[in-house]
Amino acid sequence: MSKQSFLADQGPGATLAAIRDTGPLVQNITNFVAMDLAANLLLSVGASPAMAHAGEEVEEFVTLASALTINTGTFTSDWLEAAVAAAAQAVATGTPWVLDPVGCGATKFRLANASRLAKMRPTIIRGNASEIAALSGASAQDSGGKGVDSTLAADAVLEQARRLALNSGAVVAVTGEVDLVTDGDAVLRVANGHMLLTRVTAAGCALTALTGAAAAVCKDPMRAARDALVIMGVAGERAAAVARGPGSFRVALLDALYNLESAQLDEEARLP
Ligand code: ATP
Ligand code: TZP
Ligand code: MG
Ligand code: MG
Repeated sequence: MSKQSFLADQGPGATLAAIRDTGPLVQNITNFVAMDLAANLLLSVGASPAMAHAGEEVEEFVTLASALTINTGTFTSDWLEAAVAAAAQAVATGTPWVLDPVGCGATKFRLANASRLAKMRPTIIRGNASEIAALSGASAQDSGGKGVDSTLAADAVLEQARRLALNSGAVVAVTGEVDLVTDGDAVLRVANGHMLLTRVTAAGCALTALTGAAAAVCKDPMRAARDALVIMGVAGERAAAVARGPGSFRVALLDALYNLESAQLDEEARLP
C-alpha cells in the first residue's frame, strides 16, 4: 500500500462520524484492569462494546461483531485458548481484529501468548514501544519495559515495528509521545496526546478497543490505526485542559470523546 493511497482518503473526522453513524459492535477479550474504561470509551464515541472471553461463546460472538480486539494483559491458559479460537474465527469470517500484547516483554508466558496470536493474521497490532520491540524479537535488554509500561520512545523501535509488520502481515501502531503507524513500508506519525494519558491505567488498552471500532468502519488498517490515535490524542488534549489530575482526567476524557466534533478533528490532528 503506498502512502498516497491512504493519505488521499478522508481524515479522522470521517472515521469518527462513521463510528457514530453505524455504532459498530466491538467484541473485546481484554484484561480485568481495562474492561471498564475500554467499554465506556467505546460507548463515548458511539460504538457498542461487548466483553466476552468464555471459550464456550467466543466464536459465536465473533460472527455477530464488526471487529474483535484481543488484549493479553491478564491472560490465563484458558483465556489464551479462547482468544486463539476467536482470532481464527475472525480471520475465517473476514472480521478485522486488533492485538494488544500488554507487557509481553515481562515474562516468557506473556511473550509466548502474544507471539502465538501475532501469527494469526491480526489486522492491527497496537502496543507501546517496549511491547513492540519485544514482540519483534528484540532481547529483554533491548526492549526495556517496566511491567506493562514502556521505557522507550516509539521512534526508537521503528525498524522493529517494520519487521513485525512484515512478518505478521499486520499494520503496527506504536504509541508514545509521538505515535507511529507502519505497514512495514510506509510510516505515519501522530503527535496528538497528553502526558496524563500515561497516568491513567488502561488508557492504551482502551485505545486498542477504539482502534477496533475504527477498523470496523474503515477498510484501510493504516487509516483506521491513525484515526483512532488522532481521536484519542485530541480527546486527551481537551481533557487535560480541564482536568486537575489523573482522576478528573479519566472522567474528562470520556466527556471529551463524547463531545468531539468530527469536523474539528481534522483541524486539530497533528500529523508530522
Ligand atoms: P498506558 O498509558 O495506559 O500505560 P500503553 O503503555 O499501552 O498504556 P501508551 O503508549 O501509554 O500505551 O499510549 C496510550 C495513549 O497515550 C496513546 O494515545 C499515546 O499517544 C498517548 N501517550 C503516551 N505517552 C505519551 C506522552 N508522553 N505524551 C503524550 N501522549 C502520550
Ligand atoms: N496490569 C495488567 S494489564 C494492566 C495492568 C496494570 C493494564 C495495562 O493497561 P495499558 O493500557 O496497557 O497500560
Ligand atoms: Mg503507557
Ligand atoms: Mg498497554
